[in-house]
Amino acid sequence: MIQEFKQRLARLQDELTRLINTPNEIAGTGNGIFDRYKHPVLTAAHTPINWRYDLDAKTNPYLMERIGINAVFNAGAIKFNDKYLVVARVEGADRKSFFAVAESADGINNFTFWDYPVDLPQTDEPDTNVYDMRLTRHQDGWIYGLFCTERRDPAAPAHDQSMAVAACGIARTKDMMNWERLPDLKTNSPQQRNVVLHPEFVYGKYALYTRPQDGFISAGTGGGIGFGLCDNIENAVIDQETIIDNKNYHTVYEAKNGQGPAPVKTQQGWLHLAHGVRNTAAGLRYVLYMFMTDLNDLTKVLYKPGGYFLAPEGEERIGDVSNVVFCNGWIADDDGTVYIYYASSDTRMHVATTTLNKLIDYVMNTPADGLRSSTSVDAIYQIIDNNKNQLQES
Ligand code: M1P
Repeated sequence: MIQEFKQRLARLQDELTRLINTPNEIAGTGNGIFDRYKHPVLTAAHTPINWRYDLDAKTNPYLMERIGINAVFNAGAIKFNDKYLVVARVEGADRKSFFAVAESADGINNFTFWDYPVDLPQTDEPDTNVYDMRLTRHQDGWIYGLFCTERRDPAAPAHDQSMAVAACGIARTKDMMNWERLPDLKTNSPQQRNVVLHPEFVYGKYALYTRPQDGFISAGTGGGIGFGLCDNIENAVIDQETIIDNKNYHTVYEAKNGQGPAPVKTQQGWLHLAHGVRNTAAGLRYVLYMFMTDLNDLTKVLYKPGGYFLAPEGEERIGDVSNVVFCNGWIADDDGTVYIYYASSDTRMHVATTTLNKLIDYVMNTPADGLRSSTSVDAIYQIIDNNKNQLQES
């Protein structure tokens, strides 16, 4: 028995080591805007063996998995002490999500979880579920993690065990290990998800991107990306939300949308990555899109390419919630490389790489959505005609 136990443990350890050490490589020619990679960077199988197995042969003679991990997705990201860190949403077989840090030396390969998941302090009203942390290195010197905290709706009748209330939880750290929990954000909206802290003070206040919503799943009268200011992050209250990027009929953000990670500052404006959702006969479809806002007026969208930036492809289309890509973490490195950490179908994490210059070019020079079929055809006519001139000149 002991022999079998040892052999099985050796196999498990070997498989995990091989998985973590599998070198990643760029997949295909790409679209010139970003490169996808062949392998996901994190999956449930990347979680440490000692999180899942009791390794004592006396209490677990069959070396059974005692704690199942279902998925690893929707990670925040930050460069910290020269390492590329993601704070992933790890979901157990019991459907409870928690946060765990994984690090890589180059942002693409060998993502390895730290020894313990994040020990997130609770408020007076304990979280039932937490997920989708956005990390912001703020001007005030703290690293903030804003996330969704979900609790059962106190107004739910006994027969309904799915009604929930989503709110924005706030935690902060200086070392990515010890987290201080602050009170949840208060706004006038019944629910909030996808709330993100802007990295700089605006008029001396904390600035936040919000996503007001009437219900837990349906955004109802809410659903656009909002913007609001608050005086004190230790007791964060936003009195007024201005919608800066609304949902829009017959677009990829028709049903709802949400800010992705904190925006990145460039000379031309703030670069934003967001997700857009539309409904289909097969359910909701989540894609990523981009826009740029004014450096002086954060509520003013300067450029917004039509359509999606990144949509689910191949195996990305399949998972617990199929046809979904979601991004709440990216890293703009000092050399201009941008690492976009996106999840597919609420199941696994991927990376796509590009550069700030490419993203700026994409956002400023991709035609905007004309909102009608004929305007899309006009844009194609224009590119064909321009290309004719190019061909004649060459
Ligand atoms: O299941 C897809 C996504 O759904 C939610 O996003 P949103 O609030 O925009 O609808 C979140 O639960 C997210 O975690 C999830 O990936």
